[in-house]
Amino acid sequence: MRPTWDIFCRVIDNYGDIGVTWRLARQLVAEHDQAVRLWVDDPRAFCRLCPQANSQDAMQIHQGVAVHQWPSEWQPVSTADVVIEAFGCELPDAYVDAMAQRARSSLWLNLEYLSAETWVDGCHGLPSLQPRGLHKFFFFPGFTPRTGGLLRENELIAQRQRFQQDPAARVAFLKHLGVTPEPNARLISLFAYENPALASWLEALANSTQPVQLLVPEGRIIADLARWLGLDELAPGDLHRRDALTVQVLPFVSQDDYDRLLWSCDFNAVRGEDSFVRAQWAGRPLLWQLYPQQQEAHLDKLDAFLTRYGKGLSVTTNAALQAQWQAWNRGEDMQASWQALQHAWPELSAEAENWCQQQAEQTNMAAALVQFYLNWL
Ligand code: TRH
Repeated sequence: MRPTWDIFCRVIDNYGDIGVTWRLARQLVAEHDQAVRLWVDDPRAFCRLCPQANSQDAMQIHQGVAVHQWPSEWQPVSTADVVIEAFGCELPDAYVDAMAQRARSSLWLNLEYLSAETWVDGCHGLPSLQPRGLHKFFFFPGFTPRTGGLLRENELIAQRQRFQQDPAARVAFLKHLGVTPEPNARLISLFAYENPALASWLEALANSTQPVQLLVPEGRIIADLARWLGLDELAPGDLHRRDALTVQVLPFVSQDDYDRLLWSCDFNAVRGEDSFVRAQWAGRPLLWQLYPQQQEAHLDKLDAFLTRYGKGLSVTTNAALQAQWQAWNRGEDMQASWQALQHAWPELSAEAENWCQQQAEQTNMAAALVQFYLNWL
């Protein structure tokens, strides 16, 4: 009998919660032959990442994963061998009762948000006592061997490298998105929340000596982009030029196509959690916008990641990178830091690949979860 897994996901806002859980669910099926149900309270968000899905279906199977609508009125179901509560989403009471009555215990895990902070090493895998005599374990993704690692499919890095070594594949993929890469242009993708720093970055890009093509999937940054262009609105397919800068709005694509977009670009601006990790696997320089938290807790997370990532860079390049990421996350002027980074481009590109290879040496998160279960048995 294959071990059974229930993964619970509440879509708070944005796509990170469903992005991480859907990616994890399909990897557990494809690479570990586990039987996985994914419970999601808002199937519309799931449909954006998996366009073949139907938001009206109470249950549907995609890539071997049984995707269930998490009903507001919970109906009793059999409990699973491993239960993942993603990002503290709180399981239905009746499900927890059923876990407490199970003949063989379920392994109950809370999957936490990603952070590079050092305290994560000491908290990963700790149990906490729950009502009804149950235990819940905290599972932290992360960047060191003492954490649960990062989501990465076994063949991902090899697939990405094959794609990047095949210029025709890149052109064909971009064409399918309606993008014609201009010769000598630097291709940049932009996935971001609203950001007052955007206008200054766009100025810097428009004043570049090299042409820049900026590809922007539709989403929260579009209004800021339209404002800078002097437009009321923007829609997928729209293309506008300002000096050296061409801006093109793209439709929101499937998760797999989003990977290919990151692989196709010379530089990727990403946000949140999942796109941030995928941009690291793309092996290209990146710019991260964190999900803003109360009391600016996200700025500690930013510092913690920069401390790790900056170790592979020279002092001057590290200073330029820190200045750029801080400006982007604090809504400050980006022009000076973007200019400074231009001198460091070869070093920055080499380090992006280095960092990717270093991180890829760690056990990936799906494999770490399966191992955690086997150790627990
Ligand atoms: O959407 P996000 O901002 O999600 C955030 C973060 O996870 C944050 O930590 C969390 O607290 C908050 O949600 C609630 O960014 P993230 O994590 O990068 O998720 C975006 C997902 O969308 C990711 O799986 C990639 C995917 N995506 C596509 O599939 N197609 C696209 O065209 C784009 C732009 C993204």
